[in-house]
Amino acid sequence: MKEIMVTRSSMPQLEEYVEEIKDIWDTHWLTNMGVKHRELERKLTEYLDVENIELLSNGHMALELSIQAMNLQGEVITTPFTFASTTHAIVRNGLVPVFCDINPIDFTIDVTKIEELITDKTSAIVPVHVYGNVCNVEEIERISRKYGLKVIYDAAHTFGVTYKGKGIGSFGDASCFSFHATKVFNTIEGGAVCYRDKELGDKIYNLKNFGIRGEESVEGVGANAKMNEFQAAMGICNLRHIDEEIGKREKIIKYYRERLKNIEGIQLNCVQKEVKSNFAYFPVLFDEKKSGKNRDEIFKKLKESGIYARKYFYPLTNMFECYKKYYNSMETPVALEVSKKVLTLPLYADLSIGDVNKICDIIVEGL
Ligand code: T4K
Repeated sequence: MKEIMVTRSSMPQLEEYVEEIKDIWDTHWLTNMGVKHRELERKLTEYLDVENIELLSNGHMALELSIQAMNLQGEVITTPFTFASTTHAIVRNGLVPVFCDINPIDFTIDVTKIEELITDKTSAIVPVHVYGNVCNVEEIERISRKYGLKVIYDAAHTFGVTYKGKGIGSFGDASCFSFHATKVFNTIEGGAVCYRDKELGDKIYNLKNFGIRGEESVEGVGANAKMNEFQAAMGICNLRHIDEEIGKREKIIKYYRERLKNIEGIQLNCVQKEVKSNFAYFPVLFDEKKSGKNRDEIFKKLKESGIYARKYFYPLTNMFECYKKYYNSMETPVALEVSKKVLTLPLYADLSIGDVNKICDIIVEGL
């Protein structure tokens, strides 16, 4: 049986990658901010329409080190409807996550519920542009200014997204992207932080490279979270094809929408105004009361046909073994409900329309 996974990494032609890495065999320069690293950094600053960028080994380190670089204390407001990384990055910095609910339309942080969670211990907000849907950046900006809070966006899903014509990475104090194999744009593993303040960039650089500033100069305590030359070379190749990649995803989503629209009990991902989307994910919510079938049954039915949709993001992070004794997921009821209803359907540039039809047939027949 042919298997269809939730996604499939985009890769350049093998020849293109081999051509790109050839000069590494001349220089023997494999890592530590080499030529490829610097070239990708330059190209991404332009493509993402941001002022400053720091490349990292993965999206998680982008989050963890950005938070660390800000020297935060106390509590951080965030959402539980996300990948493990977001919450872990806060906790691994010795901070306490305070979970805010999400809104039921685009599944990002419910900005009407942030202020009631702010205490004298709150130091930052870590909102997530989940599925590539953009948070209410204007309201978050207003709240953060009013209370003097830092804002670090988890922008893992929003590569290339713009809001009102501006690169999404230019909002907040920092925005953290993931270039993991499963993302719209990948560097195999990889990530980046886009940031406002150059001093913050310096701190993140120190944290990613042991604090080393020269052969005999170590400025601070740092880790190792560098992107290597092979990762950067993959990024350089993939960036050449990114618009085509996003265009193909757009067509697939258009087709999904056509097949699944106006069906009682099915809620499709929203389309946001003034947002240029990257079509990163295609989440669909199944309302059992209206459709007669629940998400888990659809998930199972697809699986029996070799189709591996995923329950991104179930369970909520506040339900994880390591966190559940400190939190009650009923306090984020919308997130809880969405996590029980959602399935992210297979989506990648080369997914065929035939396969989309097969997936939709099973979903529609299963209802
Ligand atoms: N914040 C958010 C909101 C995130 O979603 C993520 C990552 C992060 C932060 C942290 O960024 P990174 O540190 O990862 O850069 C996957 C990804 O590993 C993870 O990057 C991603 N979010 C998350 C949503 O999805 P899994 O555990 O579901 O991946 P896995 O291995 O089950 O792969 C899913 C499917 O992708 C496979 O069935 C087939 C395909 N695949 C996978 C790999 C590894 C490929 O085609 N090629 C591959 O190399 O987490």
